[in-house]
Amino acid sequence: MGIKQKVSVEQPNLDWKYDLLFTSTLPITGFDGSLDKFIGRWRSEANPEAIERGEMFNTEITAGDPVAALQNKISLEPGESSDFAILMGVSPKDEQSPESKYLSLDWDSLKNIEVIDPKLEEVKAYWTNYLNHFTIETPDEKFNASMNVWNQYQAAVTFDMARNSGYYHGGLLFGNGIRDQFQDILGMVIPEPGRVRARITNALKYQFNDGSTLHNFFKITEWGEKTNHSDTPLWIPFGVTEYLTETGDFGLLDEVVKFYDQDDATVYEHTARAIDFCISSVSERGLPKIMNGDWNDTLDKVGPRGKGETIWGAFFLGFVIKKTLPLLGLRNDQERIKKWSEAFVHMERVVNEVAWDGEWYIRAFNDFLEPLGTSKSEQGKIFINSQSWAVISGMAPADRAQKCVDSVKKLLLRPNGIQICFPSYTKVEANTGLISRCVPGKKENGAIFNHASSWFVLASIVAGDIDSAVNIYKSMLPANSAERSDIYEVEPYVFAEYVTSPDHPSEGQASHSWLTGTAVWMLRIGMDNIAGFKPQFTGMEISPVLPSYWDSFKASRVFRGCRLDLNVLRQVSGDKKGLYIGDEKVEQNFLSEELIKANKTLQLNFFI
Ligand code: IFM
Repeated sequence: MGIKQKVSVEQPNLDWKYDLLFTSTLPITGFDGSLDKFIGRWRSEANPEAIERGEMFNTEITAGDPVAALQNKISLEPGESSDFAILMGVSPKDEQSPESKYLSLDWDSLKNIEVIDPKLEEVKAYWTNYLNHFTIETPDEKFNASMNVWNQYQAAVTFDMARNSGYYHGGLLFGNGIRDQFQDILGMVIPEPGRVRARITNALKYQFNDGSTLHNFFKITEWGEKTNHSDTPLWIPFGVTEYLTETGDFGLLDEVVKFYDQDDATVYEHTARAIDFCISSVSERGLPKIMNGDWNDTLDKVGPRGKGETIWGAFFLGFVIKKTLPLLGLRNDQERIKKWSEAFVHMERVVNEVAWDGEWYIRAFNDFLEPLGTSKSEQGKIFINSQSWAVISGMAPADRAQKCVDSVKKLLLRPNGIQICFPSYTKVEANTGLISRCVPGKKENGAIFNHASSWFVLASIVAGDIDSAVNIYKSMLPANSAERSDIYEVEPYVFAEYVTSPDHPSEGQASHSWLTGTAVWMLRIGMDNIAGFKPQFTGMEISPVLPSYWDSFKASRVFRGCRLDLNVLRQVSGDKKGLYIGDEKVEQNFLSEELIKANKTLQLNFFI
């Protein structure tokens, strides 16, 4: 049997249009480019040879691991100090005149501490302003530190780096994922909507005329792969609606963007066609085909023959239809309103007819219509995503939604988050896929996969199980997960993609820190669903939650130019529920766009 060749030997014959500079304000007395030489044989970063001997080796390399190390010599008398700066930067090359090497930065003038100090102040001011778009003060210090600083910063890093850096990530191999592109905007859209707008119109270039998309793309070559993951196109409407609810900038919908194959269309058409495509890619009984996988990449052999169905995908498609329908109303797109609404109702009925297992929802049906994630399965009996999204989409009736939450808590809840599926696969299932070949308890085969775990926090809030939701949220905080730092092993201030579950002997060990979708989801669940700032197309809904062990909290958020200062309090007398501006009750806890635009700040009280 042949193996399908997916990689190419073709190499991009392209320039990198930037220069990289690394320098110091002091005279440079030595440097190293070779990490091996700098550190020295049988040594580590704890005792580099170059540092110990006080002299660099002045190495330049074109092979091996690199380091960027400069040496400066400073002599100080007792009590004396010296100011200096180390500078690293990237700047676009001026293609018109190769002699004038740097387009936007005058590096020579930057090598001066008097010039650098104000620049440093600019950087600090940028981050102060960035972080000031949202702040929260709850009784939980670790929650506050995460929400006010680290989680926001991690979200910014995921926006800029995608999954392109670090030893963990296959950025150079896999490029930028379309899913990631449209989720990573969730953090950046509040402080820097302009950057998100540009990100959206750029990513739409990788969509096809029929609404389908590449799964990933490479920035420099603009090449990518169409993998037929069933959920990928749906992240487009997800991201576009998030941009619109934040900004109200409906002009975006009229921008014209090229398709990857042929023709161009407005952003509105791009967005709508993504859903049209997914609605048309359904099985005979009307459920989304899973094809080569859905959000769970490693369910890659469930449906390659085009018959298998994804139950999580049905809930996600339903959720995205509901989220996007108001846009169709704005355009009076009656034909699509009818088609999408019918698809929703049909899917909701079928999924509840065929995918309820008694205590939870099945995860998928394979090409032979055998169920996956059922109590009858020996391994992978229950998957988190079909439970969380049954609730989030509102497609599970109330009694089933409650059972989903209870089953997850009974079978998947672990001390620092939710296990993605259970029991982990220990035997290979060729018709299920890579999940069954992953090490049990790691990655998608039964780890505490934080991205998916965050969705269960959201589902628990939607289901009204507030104490559990906030407890799980807190247990996932890096500062808490990393309490056993010798086991946890990664940074205690940013989320990791996963933590090994009890199904692995290293239980509690984290991996893939920094660049994970967990960052934006934890941030936005904290802002939108706990602090309760829920942006809508025409204004802001305020609906905070208060776990029984908090009496109150304060939060502040900028929305469309207005600062919303919110005080959330447990009511004493029991007759003052909901949102107030001063003493005045706000109908339906909703701040209209007109009200927001007419004010620079609004002082809000919310009684629970
Ligand atoms: O959904 C994916 C994501 O796009 C890349 N990391 C793994 C996730 C789960 O398979």
